[in-house]
Amino acid sequence: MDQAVAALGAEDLGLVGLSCWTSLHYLGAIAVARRIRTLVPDVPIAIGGHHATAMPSDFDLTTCDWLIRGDGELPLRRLCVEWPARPQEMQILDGVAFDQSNTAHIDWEHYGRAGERDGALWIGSSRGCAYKCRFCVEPERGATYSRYTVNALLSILERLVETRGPRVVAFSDPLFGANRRWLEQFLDGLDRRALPLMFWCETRVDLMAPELLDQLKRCRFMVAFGLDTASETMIERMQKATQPRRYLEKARATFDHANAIG
Ligand code: B12
Ligand code: SF4
Repeated sequence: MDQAVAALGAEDLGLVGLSCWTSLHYLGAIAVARRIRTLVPDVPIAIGGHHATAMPSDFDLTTCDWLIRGDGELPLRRLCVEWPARPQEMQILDGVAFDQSNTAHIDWEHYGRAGERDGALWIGSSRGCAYKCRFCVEPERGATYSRYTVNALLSILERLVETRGPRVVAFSDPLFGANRRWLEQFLDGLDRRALPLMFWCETRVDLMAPELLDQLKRCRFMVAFGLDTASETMIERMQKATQPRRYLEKARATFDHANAIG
């Protein structure tokens, strides 16, 4: 932290933005924030991320001036444009749901670190999740769901292969391919293009079917499933699924088929 502040020049710092992502990052985020307060006491700090969204009371003015809950692109831009003075009390700002259906909102042409070829490149193809699992912070982002069209996403991937040349594209969607029709069309398109890529994504085990797993394998996908529990009681309590037994049967069938195809 000390080196970063020295390299940037304390007098040139206008705002520090920190992510507090999962609860595992809480102590680290607090330590960094406190160090920034010591090094540059007049510089405001904005904090966002999943943990900040779920637990705003874990922060106060000693670590944060503005705490942003939910999607942070627009609030952060507003802070950078309006440049407000440090408030007397920590302020909690509501995020504004980011519209992931409009490809112009991200500068894909210059995506990634300039001048570097990427091994793995993280990209988002959708925002939001329609499920309401009680333990999960995603629903706190609001009820909106948006995603790129199949063709828009395929074009972005084709271009990223040219500009960044990644080996793996990892999707940061909370629930990749939430819509079966969209997912099948996307995988068909990928198959036809035969891009030199592997993929990673996270989804629900009960959205899978054997033929979908076959298609995902053909397209070189590594799929992570948030099973979350194998207890019917807990599935009910966590509101992971409305029919716990059916959910576990679906999970078993998915894992059996995944193990069979390798
Ligand atoms: C990719 C991912 C991973 C990857 C990370 C790889 C990597 N190198 O980045 C891997 C698989 C390693 C992983 C691991 C874990 N993950 Co994870 N992961 C995700 C996932 C799917 C995407 C994260 C992402 O990039 N999101 C996209 C960006 C755009 O969103 P974002 O980070 O939230 O940022 C936005 C806002 O939060 C806000 N914001 C964030 N920072 C800041 C800062 C400022 C200043 C401002 C203004 C705004 C702001 O604005 C951003 C833009 O809108 C999320 C779910 C999700 N879709 O977010 C889960 C998620 C973050 N993971 C989660 C968890 C629990 C974990 C693990 C702890 C699981 C475990 N038990 O091991 C580990 C922790 C790993 C670690 N080392 O600490 C939870 C966190 C829950 C919580 N905090 O309550 C999530 C939400 C999944 C879930 N639904 O449960 N994960
Ligand atoms: S399906 Fe996944 S991302 Fe959606 S609310 Fe449940 S745990 Fe969270």
